[in-house]
Amino acid sequence: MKSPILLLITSLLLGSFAACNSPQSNNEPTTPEDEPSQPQDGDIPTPAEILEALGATGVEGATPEAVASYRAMFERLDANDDGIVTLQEYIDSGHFDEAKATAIFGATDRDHNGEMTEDEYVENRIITDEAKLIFADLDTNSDGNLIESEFIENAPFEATVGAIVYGLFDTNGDGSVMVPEYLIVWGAWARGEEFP
Ligand SMILES: [Ca+2]
Ligand SMILES: [Ca+2]
Ligand SMILES: [Ca+2]
Ligand SMILES: [Ca+2]
Repeated sequence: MKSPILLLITSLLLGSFAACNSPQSNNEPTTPEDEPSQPQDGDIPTPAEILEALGATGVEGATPEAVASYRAMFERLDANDDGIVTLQEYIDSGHFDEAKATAIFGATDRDHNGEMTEDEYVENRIITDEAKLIFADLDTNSDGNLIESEFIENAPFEATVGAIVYGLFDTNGDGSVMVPEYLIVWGAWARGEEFP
């Protein structure tokens, strides 16, 4: 007489499972074809991985010829030959207007002591010259404005990840990345600094 009871219990259990399961499976998140799956945290590359994926080799990758040319340039900027380039010397070199020279000087003088050393100058030139070449490759229509679709098209990331990485460069979120905005982020990342 146990069998009918077991059967009853079994069918009740199955019934309750079915009752529990069917609404659950209806509510299970699905991935519709027209909606890309959201990347998980682990899918977002680190800054170092982003730079590497974009082709950066950084200070380590600079050729001796490039380093020598940057050192020679520094010596020309150092008008009084004291081994330091001051903001005034940099402005007086006449490469840029005063506002731009001041901005570049500030980005190069990483310890903000008001003196540009040769090492600071060479490091900044290596990082920014490489970054600008990569920017030019990403900027499909070469208008100096890197938009999200250009980044996704040219950067080696899956589209949803590319959109997130683009957002890291577009710090003010206006859908436009110009070289100065891009260099601020790139310059920090290339030096292993956090941004922001
Ligand atoms: Ca000097
Ligand atoms: Ca300095
Ligand atoms: Ca463009
Ligand atoms: Ca922007």
